[in-house]
Amino acid sequence: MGYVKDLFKEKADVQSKDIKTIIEQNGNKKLEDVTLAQVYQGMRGITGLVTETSLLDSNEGIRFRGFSIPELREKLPKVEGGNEPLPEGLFYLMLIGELPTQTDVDHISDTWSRRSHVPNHVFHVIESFPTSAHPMTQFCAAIMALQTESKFTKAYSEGVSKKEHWSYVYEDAMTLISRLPRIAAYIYRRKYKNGEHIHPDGMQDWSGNFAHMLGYEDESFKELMRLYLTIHADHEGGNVSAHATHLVGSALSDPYLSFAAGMTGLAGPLHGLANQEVIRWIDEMCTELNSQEPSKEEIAEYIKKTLLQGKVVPGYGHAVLRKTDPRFLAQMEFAKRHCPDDSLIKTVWNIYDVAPPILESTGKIKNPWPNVDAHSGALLKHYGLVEEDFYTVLFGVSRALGVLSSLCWDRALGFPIERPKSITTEWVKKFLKQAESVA
Ligand code: AMX
Repeated sequence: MGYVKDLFKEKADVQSKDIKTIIEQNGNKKLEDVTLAQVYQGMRGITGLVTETSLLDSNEGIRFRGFSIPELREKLPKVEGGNEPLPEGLFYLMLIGELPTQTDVDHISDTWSRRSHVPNHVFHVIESFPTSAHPMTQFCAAIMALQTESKFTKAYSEGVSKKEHWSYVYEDAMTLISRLPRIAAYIYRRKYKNGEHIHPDGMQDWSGNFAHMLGYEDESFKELMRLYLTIHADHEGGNVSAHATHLVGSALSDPYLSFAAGMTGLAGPLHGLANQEVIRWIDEMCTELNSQEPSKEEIAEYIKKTLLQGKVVPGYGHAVLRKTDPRFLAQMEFAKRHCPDDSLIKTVWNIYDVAPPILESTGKIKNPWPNVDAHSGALLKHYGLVEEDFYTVLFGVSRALGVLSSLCWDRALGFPIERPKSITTEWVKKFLKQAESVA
């Protein structure tokens, strides 16, 4: 076992004991009441999951093991001469619960590089799709094809003890993360670059090598990738991709199957596909207004028109957040440093100036502020990654870090199969009648 794995086991054993004590001594404590509105409206605000890797505050935004995004950008190890955190470091932090040293991060980079070889049949699966297939469809299918490699599934069929599940899930998680950049880059080059593939460079960090395989050697694009792959990694446990991965994993489906479930959820336009939708929406606006840099007044009118058409303004709103997403602000700060004069980026900032009061004036949108997806596409476009339907795949590669480190925790803590209770509206009507007659 590598030392990171040993350390993880040590931490998980301590946490396991603590949880046992919490349940023994306080298992009957009530957290909150649940209303019928919450039950009907997407379980919003119901605390029903434990996810150790990150916690979302509706006003402050995400904290990974207690660290905010600006703190991560300051404290996580970087490449020599770089400014942005290495996602390897965030993975270590989420897994172990402590900030990594440069040695820890190098160790993870090396491990992922050594495991990154993708078996041929996975490429055959990708090749069997028409190139017109959406990149997320190809990505999900490729993850399923990688599942033949699952050590967990093999061990389970050989009757491994429940106490050892975590060890095989850990191995699968590490291998899967190692291989994702290669399959994502393969899908990209096949669909948009005439199938001219670029071999991995095992001497680079995970993000640097990913950028290289996509076709970028520009150091500032590599820095963007490091930032991008860090900030999209985790957003506590209730969002669709994290929850789906956790839920499917609770049936002891292996990490490949579980992660594929998370990715099919990420592919939805209200979740991870929103980055693609933002760019399409801005493109349509610019075409309609016949301007590459519409004025704030023109943008305001276009937002109102979108709302009147009964459509969402992509990149705005959030189920939990109630302020500007710090992931949006981190990208804004990066853009101010690297590309402040880009007209698309300036349009993103102009939308930020005018959209919130208009969204607020509807009286129903709970969060009128931008989320992570409002900014990411414009930055990618600036560097020439203009194919917006690929953006969610980048999000997915990053999300693997959060949901798979979480899955390691789920198995190490022995969490059971997830099975909440559901009811019918008929049940609700009867319940209300009974409540009325008692009153
Ligand atoms: N534009 C227009 N209407 C919006 C809106 C927006 N950006 N955000 C919310 N609304 C509407 C909802 O559709 C809902 O309308 P309804 O009552 O007619 O059904 C109403 O406002 C109340 O919704 P809410 O409680 O504020 O939001 P929610 O928790 O139901 O949904 C989200 C959250 C993100 C799905 C929603 O804000 C949205 O659709 N935003 C645009 C898509 C987007 O950017 N998604 C990415 C989110 C981040 C991520 O997961 N990557």
